[in-house]
Amino acid sequence: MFLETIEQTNDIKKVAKEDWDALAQEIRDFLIQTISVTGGHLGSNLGAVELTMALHLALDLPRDKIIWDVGHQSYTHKILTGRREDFGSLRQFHGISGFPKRKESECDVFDTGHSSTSISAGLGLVKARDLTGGDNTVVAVIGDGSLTGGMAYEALNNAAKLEKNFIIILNDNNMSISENVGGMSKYLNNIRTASGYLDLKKGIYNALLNMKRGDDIINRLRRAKSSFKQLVIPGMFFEDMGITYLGPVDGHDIDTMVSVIGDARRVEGPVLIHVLTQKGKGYLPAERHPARFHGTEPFDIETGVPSRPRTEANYTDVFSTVMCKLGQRDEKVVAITAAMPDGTGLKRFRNMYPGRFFDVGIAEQHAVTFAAGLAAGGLKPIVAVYSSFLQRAYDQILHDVCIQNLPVVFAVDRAGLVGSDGETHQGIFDFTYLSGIPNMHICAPKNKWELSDMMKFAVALGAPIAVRYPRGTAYAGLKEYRAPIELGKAEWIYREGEIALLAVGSMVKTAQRVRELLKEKGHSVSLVNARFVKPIDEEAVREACRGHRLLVTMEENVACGGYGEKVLDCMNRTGAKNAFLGISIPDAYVEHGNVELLKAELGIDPESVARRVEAAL
Ligand SMILES: Cc1ncc(C[n+]2csc(CCOP(=O)(O)OP(=O)(O)O)c2C)c(N)n1
Repeated sequence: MFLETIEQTNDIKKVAKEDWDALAQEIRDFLIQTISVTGGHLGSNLGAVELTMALHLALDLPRDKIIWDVGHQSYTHKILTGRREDFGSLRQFHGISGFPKRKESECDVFDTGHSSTSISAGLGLVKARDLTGGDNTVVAVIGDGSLTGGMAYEALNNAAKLEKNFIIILNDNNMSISENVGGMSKYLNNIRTASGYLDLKKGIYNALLNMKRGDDIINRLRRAKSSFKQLVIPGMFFEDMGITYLGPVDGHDIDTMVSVIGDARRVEGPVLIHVLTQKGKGYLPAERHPARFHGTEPFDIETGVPSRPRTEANYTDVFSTVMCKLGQRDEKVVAITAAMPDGTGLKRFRNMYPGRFFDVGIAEQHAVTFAAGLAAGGLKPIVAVYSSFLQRAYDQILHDVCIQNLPVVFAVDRAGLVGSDGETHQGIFDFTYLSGIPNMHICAPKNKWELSDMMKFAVALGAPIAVRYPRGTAYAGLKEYRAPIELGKAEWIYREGEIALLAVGSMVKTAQRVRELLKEKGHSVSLVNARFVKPIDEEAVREACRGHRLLVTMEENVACGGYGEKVLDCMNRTGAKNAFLGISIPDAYVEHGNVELLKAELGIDPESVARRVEAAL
């Protein structure tokens, strides 16, 4: 067993070269075994085993720095930096994170989670190194999917001016979560598939290198504008920008990669190594179904089938169904995703209406402005996006959609606590960042039927609107409460006295339980389904003030800028003297872990809320 000999950083260097492949196999077996129990990002990690080993063999960590784009592929890096024994707790509360975390190891130099940030962060580390007189190597590892994000190009553009060494590794597995899309993907694919032709290029290149004055010819070729240089130098796109291109390299050949990384360290200026890998490598179900094994729940290793198959529909399924209906009803309805056709549930819409479906790559900012353009052109765009990823399109929402009051619908999935992906992925800020924008409307359904109704309402509204719903099983309670959706109108579910619970979206279900607990203690409790966070139903707030001692707002969003503040503001403006309790997420980032556990920890589960309400009385 070679894996057992790896207890700390750089232990890999004690493994003999002839045993590298055996170690890679052990790491793969370990990853499959562990992730089958904990769940996690399997495919990307299986594809990056050799690449990570080569980096650890060629570099000197922690002196040298590796920034992992998205960071979901950093498991082997964690194993090689003394964290193997912690893997039983992967993505669990207080356990190790599924992403790089500076607080976890000095070898994690930059926290990631959202894509396309690694080149910018790496460039910052390079500049910091140069200004402080350091001479370590900085490497940004970015996938071809993440290279569809605009920030990566902003960073490449900026990096091209560098005169000192900076290594960018393009881990190209020809996949994002689903098939990768767009012009760059096509370009990379052409390089990938032209391997015979590339051998010829390499041959010419090497022959020139070995010739007297060959270097000179290569440099002149690089500067030449002729198409002849295309024949000799691969990776022209990067070369033309001023970034030295090395590759393509077989990303499962450790020896070659170690030597190419060594070459790259000697380049003055930015250098990109194009590494070809296979997503899911070494585990047949993951090779065959890369999208499903991108991020997986626990599964049976033998069959690849989830250990706990889903029996109930989740909110994404409900959204998926209503999208197909909306598409059928109205030809102007179009759908946009930023590289998440599976995760957002848009795949069925894509299959039914391929001409009205757009996967724009991991490009949320572009997705939003593109949608604004579609709306300005008379269509009815629906942008389906996860709450945390929409954060980066703030200005596009404000500047391109809302100032012009364009009818773009945002279907904001994974809103609220998401669990094991942790602080970068919790969808707990959308009420805050959306509600300050004039012309924006925000609503959240209490159950699966209301999500359908709200989507239909949203498309008919003719103005910017976000419908936000959580990850996981769609609530199937309160079916009989299905009053038509009216703009800015809340729904009274139970009318009693003493305590009024005003709950938003997912918290209506929690509030139902809170109400039961309080009634067991002899309290009289009303329940209002807020439905809208912008505009809030001020009449409902005033009515609640009239008949109750205590108003309790409940939301799965941070307090700052959330629903509770709006209710409180309304109370203040009307001079209400009722007691008030705001139940929300505290002003902090929420780590990874089981959602129920996190809720209890944050004091927003039914038992904690009931206790807090009694204390407030
Ligand atoms: C801003 C943002 N949008 C969406 C995602 C969700 N996401 C995580 S990984 C991924 C695909 C990344 O593809 P690639 O960089 O090629 O890495 P691979 O998984 O193929 O190794 C996506 C879309 C994200 N992390 N960040």
